[in-house]
Amino acid sequence: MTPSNRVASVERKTSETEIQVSIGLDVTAESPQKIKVDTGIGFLDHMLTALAKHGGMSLELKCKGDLWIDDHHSAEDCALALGAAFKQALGERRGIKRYGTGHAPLDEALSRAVVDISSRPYCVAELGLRREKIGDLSCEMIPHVFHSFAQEAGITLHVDCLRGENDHHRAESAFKALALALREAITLTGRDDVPSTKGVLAL
Ligand SMILES: [Mn+2]
Repeated sequence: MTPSNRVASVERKTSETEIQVSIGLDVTAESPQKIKVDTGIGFLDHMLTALAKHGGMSLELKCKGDLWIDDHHSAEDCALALGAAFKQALGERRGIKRYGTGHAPLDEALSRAVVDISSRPYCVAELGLRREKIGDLSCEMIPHVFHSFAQEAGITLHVDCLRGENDHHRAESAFKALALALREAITLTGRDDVPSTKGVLAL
């Protein structure tokens, strides 16, 4: 894969949500960063925008979901569609660093994310959020968003909020930490190998 072709578009349509997502993993002079996120849930837009911004990615995501029920289907399905697009954009997982770690503070809050672009979907998300919701996003959906993304992206993800008093800060630092970890993990090494002793990562 070269930077110019690490892009993908995914459409996901169910009776609960209708989502279009386009992602570009590399920002270059020819393809400058473009971010436009409209999930229907303001705080989730804020989180996914931060994820793309600090992950050095372009992201356009539009969701029409059944928000008259609650935020669950929209938040979950946006994360699934984003994960699927990320996986598709990565392609064969050749010539990437594979592992990535990110620490991101936001004032008093500090989070750590560790990723392995492994094709072994697994997520541990310990965020210690205490509020019922932030804006229109239920706090219980925030770890669920990380789980859903990791599942569809085919990555192993551990994300922990290490400290912090303010739940908006705690959540935002977690998304920013993931952004930094992903950015490192998808870095092209300049070699053409698959970074696995099995010789394959895209199962
Ligand atoms: Mn904020």
